[in-house]
Amino acid sequence: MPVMPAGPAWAGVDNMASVPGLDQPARLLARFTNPEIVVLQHFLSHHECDELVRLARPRLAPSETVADDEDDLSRTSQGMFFDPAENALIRTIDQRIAHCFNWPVTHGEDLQVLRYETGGRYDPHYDYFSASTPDDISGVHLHGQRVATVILYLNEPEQGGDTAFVDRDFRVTPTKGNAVFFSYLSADASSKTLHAGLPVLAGEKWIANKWLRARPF
Ligand SMILES: O=C(O)CCC(=O)C(=O)O
Repeated sequence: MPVMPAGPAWAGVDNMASVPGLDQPARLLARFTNPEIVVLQHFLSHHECDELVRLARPRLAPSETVADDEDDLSRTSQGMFFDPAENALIRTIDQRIAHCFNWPVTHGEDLQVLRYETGGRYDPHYDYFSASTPDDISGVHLHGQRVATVILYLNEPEQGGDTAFVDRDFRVTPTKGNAVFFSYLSADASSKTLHAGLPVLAGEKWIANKWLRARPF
């Protein structure tokens, strides 16, 4: 029986040469530890980014936050979720994420696509569930806690829209095809994964999110 790694973690430069479905190797742009943050270039081809936007656009609805509060204005974007393995592109991206971050496809939530219009933002937050509501508690009980996030950048806003890691004083500028991965094995502030989508100052920002769970989703 295969042994599960302790948690999702970047699989390293050697694995980038054999990323499923990519013509050119993804390239490491930046890496931090504590928390582990990895920024990769060419994680998606431009064609894959365009396809995700094309397929997502007609299915967008106003986003909720992890707190699931309909009146919450801390996140101003529209989003949608692809069904698991809904088409060949989603299957390929899911396999690529599993390959690059050493975590089984079965443990990933459905891929989400988000669009921020000019002025859109997501205030500083953590991605793990605080287990403060009955829904959170039963979700964590069923699927395990979230343990890592992969954000895929599908376009480039004209201005603004960086992803800011507050505890590291580090920002990722959205660049089409790039990915940022970060993990948080403790579901509390010691994970140092407080992050935000800074306001989009001009143009639109499109991203895809993949949250990885401790157990099958
Ligand atoms: O928009 C971003 O750059 C960050 C998005 C994010 O943190 C989220 O959707 O949880």
